[in-house]
Amino acid sequence: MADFAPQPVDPGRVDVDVGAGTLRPEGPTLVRRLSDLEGLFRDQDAWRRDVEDGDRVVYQVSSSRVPEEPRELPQSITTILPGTCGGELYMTKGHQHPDPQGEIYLGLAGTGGLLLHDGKRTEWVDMAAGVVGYIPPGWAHRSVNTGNEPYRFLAVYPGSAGHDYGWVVEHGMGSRVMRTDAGHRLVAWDG
Ligand code: PAN
Ligand code: ZN
Repeated sequence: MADFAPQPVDPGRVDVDVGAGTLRPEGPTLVRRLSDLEGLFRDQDAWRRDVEDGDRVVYQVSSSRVPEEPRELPQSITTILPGTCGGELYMTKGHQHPDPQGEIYLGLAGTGGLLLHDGKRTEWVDMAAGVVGYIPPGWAHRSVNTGNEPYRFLAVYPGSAGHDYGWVVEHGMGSRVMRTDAGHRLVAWDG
């Protein structure tokens, strides 16, 4: 694998391959399988069964070459595959930025949602191609695929924001997003 050690990036063009879900010049790609989402789905028995039964890929994050360094603006494309675990829609792990800073998501393909939680309030933004979801500083965020096709979005975030996954484990996200006959439904975190 190529070495993507942080280094200054010259001004320039980044090509977005909407069909492939990649950015060029290309940086690292991260693949998250069900086994990487331990403790995050409510139905832990279903999660264990699904991990043993093929451990499917849930999402992938393809980054550009812009480093996660102060004052930089890294970009990445996340692709969440369609699916459920114990009735809960496939989703990202979700995180808080330890250095509270805003972030934008631009929907590229498919349908999904942006779940936001600040420890008290919970918000939901329906996402589709052409929609910008805004994440204000201090709001933990998780993305969910609500459709039957891959849901894909571009994220742009401050390079010094950091990613705290423990916050979501400790505080939850306020709601869970379940598959229904009509589409999806938000339910209470412990409901
Ligand atoms: C996004 C997320 C990406 C994957 O680029 O990192 O969608 O989600 P998790 O990081 O929660 O696994 C972002 O919000 N960056 O800050
Ligand atoms: Zn983020």
